[in-house]
Amino acid sequence: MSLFSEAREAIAGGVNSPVRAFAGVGGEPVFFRSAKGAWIETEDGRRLIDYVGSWGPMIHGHTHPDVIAAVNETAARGLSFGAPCVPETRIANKIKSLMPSIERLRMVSSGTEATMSAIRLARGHTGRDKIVKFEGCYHGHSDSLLIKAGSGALTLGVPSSPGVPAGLAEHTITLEFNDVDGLKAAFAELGDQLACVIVEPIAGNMNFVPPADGFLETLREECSKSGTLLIFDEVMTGFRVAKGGAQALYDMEPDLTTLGKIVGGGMPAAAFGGRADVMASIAPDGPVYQAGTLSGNPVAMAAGLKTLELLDVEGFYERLAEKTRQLVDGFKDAADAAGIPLAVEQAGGMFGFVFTDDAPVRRFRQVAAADIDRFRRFFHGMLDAGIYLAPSAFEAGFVSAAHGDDEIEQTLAAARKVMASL
Ligand code: HOZ
Repeated sequence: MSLFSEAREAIAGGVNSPVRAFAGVGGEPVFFRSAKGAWIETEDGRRLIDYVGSWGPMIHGHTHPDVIAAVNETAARGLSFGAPCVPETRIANKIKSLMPSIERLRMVSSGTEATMSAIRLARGHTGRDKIVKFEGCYHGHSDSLLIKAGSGALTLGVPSSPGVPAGLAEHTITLEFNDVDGLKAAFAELGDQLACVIVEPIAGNMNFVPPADGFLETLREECSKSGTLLIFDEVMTGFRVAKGGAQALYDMEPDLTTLGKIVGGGMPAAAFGGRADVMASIAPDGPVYQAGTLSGNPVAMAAGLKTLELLDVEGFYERLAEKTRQLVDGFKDAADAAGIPLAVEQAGGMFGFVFTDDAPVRRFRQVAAADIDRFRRFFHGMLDAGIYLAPSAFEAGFVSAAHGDDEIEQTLAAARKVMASL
């Protein structure tokens, strides 16, 4: 019996999160037992170069010794208190220093919790019910946000999930990502009813789609005019595309930001925060309720804080971006040599590639129309060659500081061979 078959006997679908089931690429998922630096080892002893990095947090590579030491040292003093501890304040201050738009924040345990809480806060603070999101953007799996969603919802073909009450779904307005005119029209009609707009400033759950010129600026302008809160979901882009996240990269100031992945350094931690006057609406200061026994868990705070501190190295992001650029340029060259149309994108250590001749990719419909079958064959060819990419054409990829020239060259050698065979 395979590990997956065995898992299916006990775990719904054999996985605890759908994209991992390989439904987007076919075949059985790989089970991992350990990881170090840029490498991840399967249960049957194969070592693969990892470009998933636990979907983003592993910016320093797996099991960085300083992060592990911080976790061990903290764990030895207690796994959970369900009460205030100093590491919570330390990481909050660190996040504030890296993202100045965040004046106050709350730690939670997952990105889903962060976005769900931010939406509730926006509704409670403004007294309005309607929210805007964008097709193909994914903000976790809470009810209000599972409408025309990306990531696993898209991979499995259920972008609008059954189980979301129609009465709730009607408050979520879904617009096209990067459609400035559509945005203006929606605000002209509904602006005074909108609690918030939530957006991935770079969409990372429908592959990797950067904002078109003027899109984020228009969003900021329309939100400010109508008293709508602007929420940047930087669960993926935060501290990843630049030290200050996408908001620093594009010089934007959202009202609220949601964070995950890197803030937990691989442990279950996430956060939402922003304007002090808005955050004052959260209990106990204000009436909007939000809570969690594991929120601010000391071990998760230690992992996250050490991960953030390790970013304070001169030239860190320049080197990360350069390596990532080498990778996507190499993919593109390999595709060109094989006569295969490929569009590539990158910011900091985050990247995407789409099998399409319709470049640059700025709209969801371009990703949806891409050659998904070719992606599947590329994915499996690369996996056979020892390279682990995200098992879905709708996910972004991640390079870490531990990926060296050798790993990049080995990956590109594999890409050249696989592209030539497609
Ligand atoms: N939603 C995550 C990717 N954007 C995948 C989560 C997981 O399978 O771990």
